[in-house]
Amino acid sequence: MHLFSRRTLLKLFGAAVPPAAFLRPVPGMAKCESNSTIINPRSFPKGFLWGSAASAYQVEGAADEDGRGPSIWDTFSHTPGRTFHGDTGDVADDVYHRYREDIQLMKSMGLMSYRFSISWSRIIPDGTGTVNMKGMDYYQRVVDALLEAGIVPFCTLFHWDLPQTLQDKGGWQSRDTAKAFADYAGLVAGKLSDRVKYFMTMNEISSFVSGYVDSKSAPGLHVSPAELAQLTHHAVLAHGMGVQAIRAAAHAGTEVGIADNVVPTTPVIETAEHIKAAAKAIREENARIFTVIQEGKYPEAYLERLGKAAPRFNAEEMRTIASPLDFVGLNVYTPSYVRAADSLQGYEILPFPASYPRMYSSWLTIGPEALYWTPTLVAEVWKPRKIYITENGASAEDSLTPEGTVLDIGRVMYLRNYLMHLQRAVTEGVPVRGYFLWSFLDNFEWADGYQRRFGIHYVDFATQKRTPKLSAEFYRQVIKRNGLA
Ligand code: PNW
Repeated sequence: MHLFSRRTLLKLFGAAVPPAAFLRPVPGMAKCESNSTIINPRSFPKGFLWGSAASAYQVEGAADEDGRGPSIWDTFSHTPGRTFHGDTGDVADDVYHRYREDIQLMKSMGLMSYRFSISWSRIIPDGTGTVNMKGMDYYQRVVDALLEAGIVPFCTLFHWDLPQTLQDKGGWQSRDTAKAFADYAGLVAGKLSDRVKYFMTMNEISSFVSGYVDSKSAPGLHVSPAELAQLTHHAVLAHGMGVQAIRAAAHAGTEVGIADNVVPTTPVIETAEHIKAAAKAIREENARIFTVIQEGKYPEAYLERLGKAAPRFNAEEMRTIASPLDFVGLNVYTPSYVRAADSLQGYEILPFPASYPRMYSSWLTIGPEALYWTPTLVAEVWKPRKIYITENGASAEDSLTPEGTVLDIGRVMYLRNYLMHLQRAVTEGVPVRGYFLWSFLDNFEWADGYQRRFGIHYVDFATQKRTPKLSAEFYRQVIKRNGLA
C-alpha cells in the first residue's frame, strides 16, 4: 500500500514549504502587515485554541467527600511501596475546594480552554447503579465557573481512576466494564452537554492497561499476554460504546473524541525512506488501540504476532470500536525515532542511548519534532476531521528562588521548541485546532507522587499556595501573540 502520493512525499521531504511569503522571516521585525492580514512567521491561525489539561485524581483531592467512592488509584496509592514516598491523591491540589480561584488564575493568564476529567466514582460511587448527585453538582459548578470566565471546557470521562467496585469484579478484564463505562458516559453527557461541547471518552488507553502488567500503575497486576490483549480489546470497545452512548444522550452539536498517546513515530532523518517507514510504523505500533479505533480492524501483523494470545472479537464489536469521531486528541511528549529497515516490517524503532537528553522523568526523552510528525502522520494516514494536542509538557525539579519565583528555563526551552514544530505542522495545513499544556498546576504524578513537577504554576503542597513559574509567563505570551514571536 502506498501511504503517500508522490506529491505528498515531495512536500514532506523535498520542499516542505508553506507559501514562501509565510515562511520567510522579515529581517529586523517580527511582523509585517499585508492586505490587512498579519503575516507572522511564527504565528498560529486565528481561533487556535490555547488550553491546559489536568485530570481528576491528580488535582481534586477531597477523596472522601460528598459521597465519592474509592477508585483503583486510591487503593494503589495507599498500598505501601507503590508510589514515591507513599504519596496519594487524598488532597493533591485541593482543586475540589479551590477551583474558583484556579479558574480565575487561568482567566488572568488568557487561557482559552481547560481540559479536565471526571472522577467516575464521584458520580457513581460503585461504578454502576446509584448516582451521587453531590458529585454531579461539583462538575456542574466547575463547568459554570469555566463558562463564566470565558474558558471552553473539554471533558475527559475516564482518566485512569476506575471505581474500585468495578475492579473487584474484574476491572477491564471483564467485558461488563465496557457496558458500565458507556452507561456512565451517557449519563454525564446528558447532564453536561447543554454547556460542554467537547467530550473525550478516555485518556491514554495504553497507559492504564499497563497497570495490568507492571507494578507502577493501578491496579498493579501481572496478567498474561492473552489476558492483556483481551482487556485492551474491552477498553477500546468501551471507548466505542462510550462514543455511541454520548451521541445518544448529548445535545446536538456535541463533539466526541479520545485522548490517545499514540506511539509518536518520528523519522530519525527527514528523508523520503525514513518518513515512509515512520508512516508504516505509526499504523503497526498503534495496532491494538489507535489503529483499530480508526480502521475497525486489527492489523494482520498484530494478530499474527500474538497468535494464540490474540483477542477474541466479533464483527459488531469492531464496528462499535470504529464509531466515527469528531476529533482525535493526541498526547505527545516524546519521540519514537524510526528508521527504514530492510526487513519484512520495513522499519525499526531506535533505542535511546543512556546519555540521551531527558526532562525530569526517565521516560521523557526530548524530541521537539515529535510534535510535527505525530499530527502530520496521523493526518496523512487516517485523515481525521480535526486534531487537538490534548497533552504536551515537561517535568522538572523545580524549586522556589529566595525571591519566591521559579525559573524553570528547562520547561520553557522544551515548550518553545515543541511549539515551533507544532507551528510547522499547522502552517503546512495539518488540521490541529488547539493545544493543551500539561499542566496548569504541579500535581500528583501517579507513581512518581509529588516529586516530579509538570505545572506552569508551582504548588506548595503544605500551604496550597500557587506561584506562576517563568513558563507561565512564557505561555501567557504565546497565547497573547497567538504564536511564538
Ligand atoms: C500522561 N510514558 O501520562 C497522563 O495523561 C497524565 O496523567 C500524566 O500526568 C502526564 O502524561 C505526565 O506524565 C504519561 O511513560 C505517563 O511514556 C507516562 C508516559 C506517558 C504519558
